[in-house]
Amino acid sequence: MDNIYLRNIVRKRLSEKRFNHSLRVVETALKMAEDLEADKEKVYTASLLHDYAKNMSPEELLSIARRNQLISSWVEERQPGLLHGPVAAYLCKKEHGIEDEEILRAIRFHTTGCENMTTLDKIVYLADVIEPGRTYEGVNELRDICKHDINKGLLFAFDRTIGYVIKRRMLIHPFTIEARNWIITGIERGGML
Ligand code: DGI
Ligand code: FE
Ligand code: FE
Repeated sequence: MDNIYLRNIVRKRLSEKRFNHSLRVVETALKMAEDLEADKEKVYTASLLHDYAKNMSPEELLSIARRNQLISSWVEERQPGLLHGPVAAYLCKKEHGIEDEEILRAIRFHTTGCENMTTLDKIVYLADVIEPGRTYEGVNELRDICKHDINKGLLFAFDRTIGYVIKRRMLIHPFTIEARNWIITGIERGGML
């Protein structure tokens, strides 16, 4: 799959604004990949495609998800926007032959996170929230933390997302909670963060 082909399929699907966001996520993710020794090719593909389904309506997301068993929680039925990652992963595989499971899972979990995130999952999740176009309060602090400790960055980002969701009285996706519980206990690193 060459890079120009991938850029074009993303460009066709997204608004200019959303496409430019995706390109900034790629740049940010590639920079993170250098220090973390991640596979650049996979980082490029996953970060470019992460929002592939972002322009779809809630009805469309739900209908594709229901027909293809992509629903993980009833929360998604109430907040179909949460399905843009799972639907993007599904469409990239089905329409564009992207078979690499590491890439597909990074796309799938990019909004909620999940337990046992890989380095690629973490890079895509964090690049999405710290790309230079993001302006929310605390984003500079988060950028700084990510430079030094990607796991601390993740905890900071999960806390922020959960706070945001609570403030707006929205439903918290179980994956978001599981991801935070997982990163805070630091099981894979042998201790608490
Ligand atoms: O697609 P992007 O805008 O680039 O970023 P994203 O995929 O991280 O999506 C951000 C949205 O996802 C933001 O509006 C908050 C929402 N979100 C993340 N976790 C949860 C959530 N919304 C709900 N209701 N519950 C969650 O657990
Ligand atoms: Fe997204
Ligand atoms: Fe995004």
